[in-house]
Amino acid sequence: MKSPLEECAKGEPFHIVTPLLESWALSQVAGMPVFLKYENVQPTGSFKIRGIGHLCQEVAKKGCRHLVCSSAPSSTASAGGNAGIAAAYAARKLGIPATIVLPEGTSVNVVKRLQGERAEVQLTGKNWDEANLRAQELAKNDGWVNIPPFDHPLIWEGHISLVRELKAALGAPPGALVLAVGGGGLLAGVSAGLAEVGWQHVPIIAMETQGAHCFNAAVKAGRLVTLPSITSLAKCLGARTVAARALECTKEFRIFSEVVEDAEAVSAVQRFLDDERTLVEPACGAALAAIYSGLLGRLQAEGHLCPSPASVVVIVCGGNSIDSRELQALKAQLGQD
Ligand code: PLV
Repeated sequence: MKSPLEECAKGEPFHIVTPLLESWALSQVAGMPVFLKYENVQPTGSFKIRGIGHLCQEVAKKGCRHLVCSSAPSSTASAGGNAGIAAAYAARKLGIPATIVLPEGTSVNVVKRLQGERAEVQLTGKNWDEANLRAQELAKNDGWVNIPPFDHPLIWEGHISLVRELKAALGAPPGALVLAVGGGGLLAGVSAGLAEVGWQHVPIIAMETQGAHCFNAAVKAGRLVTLPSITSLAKCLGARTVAARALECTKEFRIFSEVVEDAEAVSAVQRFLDDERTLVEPACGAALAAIYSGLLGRLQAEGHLCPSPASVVVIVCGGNSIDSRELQALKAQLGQD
C-alpha cells in the first residue's frame, strides 16, 4: 500500500469532478436554461478543496512539516470554516499535522468536523483578521506553512480545474457564470480558468451580500476597500478586504458585481432546498439569489447578457455550516418564519 506522501507525489488531486446538472426549477424561474455546478458534493463540502488542496500539495513537495490555516470569521453560530476544513482534509491526506485557527464563537459542528480530520483547532480573536494574525505567528515555527483561505496564486491555479470541467461538459461557452465572492479566490481562479479555455468573454456575475461586500466596495471605489466589520449573516463571504487580484480581474474580464440582502440569500437557500432538495449555506445562497431575485433577468433586460443563452452556470459553492436547525434560526433572525 502506498503512503499518503507517495500518493501526493503522484500529484493526484484531492477534489472530485463534480456533476453539472440542468435544473428544471431554476430554469423556470430564470426563463433560460440554468446549469448547476454542484461543488457542495466535494469531499470537504465546498469548492475550496480545489485551490487549497493544490496549494497544500505544492508546499508539501517543498518539505512543509505542519500546515496552519485561518478560516472565515464569525460572530454568531453561523460560522464559516470551509477553507479550514479543506486544509485539514488535505493535511490528513498528505500525512502532515494541521492547526486550524478560527475566531471564537465558531460553531461546534465546524470544530468537530475539523477535529474529525485530525486537525488541532485553536479558537482565537473576535474575527478572521485576529485569527489570521495568530496563524501567521504560528507559521514562524520551523517547517510550518500558513495556508491563506483565498489570496494565493496557487489557490487560483487549483480552482481552474472547475472551468476545465465546465468546458469538457458544456463544450460551448455559457451565456453567464454566476458565483459568490468572499475574499475573491474563486473569482480569481475562475477568471484564470476562463482565460485558459478561451472563454474570457463569458460574463461573470459576482455575488456578495450586503455587509460582506468588500469586492463591490472596491469596484465602486476603483481601489481596495477594507470594510469596518462584517455585518452579513453569510459569514463565509466575510473577508473585510478582497484580494487585489480579484479587483484586477475586473479590468481583464466582463465582471458584474452585484450585492443582495441577507434576506434574499437566506430565502434562496430555502427555495433551493425545496427545488433541488439540497441544503447550502448563505454564502452559496448569495449566488443562487441571482436567479431567485430576478437579477439575471434584469441584467439581460439591460442588454448586458445574451438574450437567449444556451446555458447559464451557477456555481453551487457549498458550505458546511448549515443544517435544518441553523436554517430555521437564520430565517427567524430575518423574520422569515
Ligand atoms: N470561505 C472562506 C473564506 O472566507 C472560508 O474560510 O471558509 N462560498 C463558500 C461556501 C465559501 O466558503 C467561500 C469562502 C466563498 C464562497 C467565497 O470564496 P472566496 O473567498 O474564494 O471568494 C472569507
